[in-house]
Amino acid sequence: MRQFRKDFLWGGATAANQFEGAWNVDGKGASTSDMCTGGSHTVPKRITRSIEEGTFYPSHEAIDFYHHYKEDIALFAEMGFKVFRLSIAWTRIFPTGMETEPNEEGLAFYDRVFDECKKYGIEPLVTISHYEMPFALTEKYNGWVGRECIDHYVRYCEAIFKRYQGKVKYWLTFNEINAGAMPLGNFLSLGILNEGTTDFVHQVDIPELRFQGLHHQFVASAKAVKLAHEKYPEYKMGCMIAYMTTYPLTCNPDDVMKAQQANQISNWLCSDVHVRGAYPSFAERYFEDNNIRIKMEDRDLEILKEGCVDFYTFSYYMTTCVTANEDADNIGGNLIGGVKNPYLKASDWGWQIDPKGLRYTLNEIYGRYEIPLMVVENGLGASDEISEDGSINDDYRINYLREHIEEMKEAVKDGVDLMGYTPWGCIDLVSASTGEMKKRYGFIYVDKYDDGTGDLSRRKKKSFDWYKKVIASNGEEL
Ligand code: BGP
Repeated sequence: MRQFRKDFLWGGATAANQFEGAWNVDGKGASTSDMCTGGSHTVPKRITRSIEEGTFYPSHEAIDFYHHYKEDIALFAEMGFKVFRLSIAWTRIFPTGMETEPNEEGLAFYDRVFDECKKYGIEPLVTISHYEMPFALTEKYNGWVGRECIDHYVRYCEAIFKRYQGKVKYWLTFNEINAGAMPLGNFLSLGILNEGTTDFVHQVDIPELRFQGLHHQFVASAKAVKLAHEKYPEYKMGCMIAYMTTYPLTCNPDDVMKAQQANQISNWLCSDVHVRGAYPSFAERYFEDNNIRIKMEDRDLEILKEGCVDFYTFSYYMTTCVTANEDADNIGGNLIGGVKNPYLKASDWGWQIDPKGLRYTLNEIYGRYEIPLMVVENGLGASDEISEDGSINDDYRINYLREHIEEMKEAVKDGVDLMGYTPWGCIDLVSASTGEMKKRYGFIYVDKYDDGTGDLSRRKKKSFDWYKKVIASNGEEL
């Protein structure tokens, strides 16, 4: 029976804007994520237009990985990480996105980080753009709506591909690119600031602009992949999709049809462009029905064909259900809503937990593309308590991860080629959706709180030793 590969990439995942802090030092420019206030369970995250307008705890300082990277990477190495997923902040390299020469201090920071990884034999997995872009590009072009962003992004890729040759091998062009196919993606992944937009979750939405921005991201991604393939043949280029399997709530064919359509638009559309290098056939009708007219240049469709990815990565937190019955409750969710699945429990943040759905999802994706897959985000956001003796007994997190790893194993037995697994927020960091610190995912606790207090000290949770054992046994001891 098949098992996890011998060289299975066990590790953890992070993103620059959620953990680096040092948001304006060493020449860094403001990114879209720097223009978001922190939030909490009761106060939602907001988008501001000027830094003076808001309070930014904890997002601007985050967990200050910028100054703690040695300590943090040493802890990852102690757990036995083979891979560490992180993103480069575009604004450290090109502060406004429009400079012609990169910022040396920004480049040097990631040199230090990659050298530290190398010291422990940890392979970096780099997301080139993770939910942020230079805010100056938002002001000038309304984010990715402007075609100019393609060239700015490619210039940024050229700079980092060249600089980190020999240090980085695995690259992901855009984090959860399919967020742009959903209203929440407006500012989060496309940097679009439509008039009246300040509410991070319920933004003013103009679908035509979103899909225009997404098209520009597709072209930019394909150009980056092509560039890497031509100039740096050792590079492995991947896509990253927020994969949310949508089930029909019942076997009523109307529900089944609705689920298929939801999966097509939210999961497959972006995946197909990345992997097959072409828009899928169902896109045309969707665009027509929704009055979406995308402006393309003559060579765009050829460019998409020339930049197909080598491997497929995705985040997996939950599944959702849909129904044609309009009276059903809407439960909200991560990036898209849906109705409650009566067979599943939910996290304290309402994300429905579905380990078996991961096996199903892996089979779905592999069946369609047959290229190597990697789960680059998965995990349980929870509010951890420190016991009197100083320990943090996060058995709930261990159970969540164990059940998901068990299902990954089943998928491997089903024949899926799975390269690796990087649970999200391997060290506590700021939540992307709510902007709070209270929603923790880590194996490592960080003393940092939503009111900006905390001494930033690091402390191992119970899951730290558990995950170390999992890695050492290549997933046998769970
Ligand atoms: C994904 C994002 C991450 C991350 C994660 C958890 O959608 O790629 O950046 O934050 O979700 O979400 P949250 O932080 O909202 O709990």
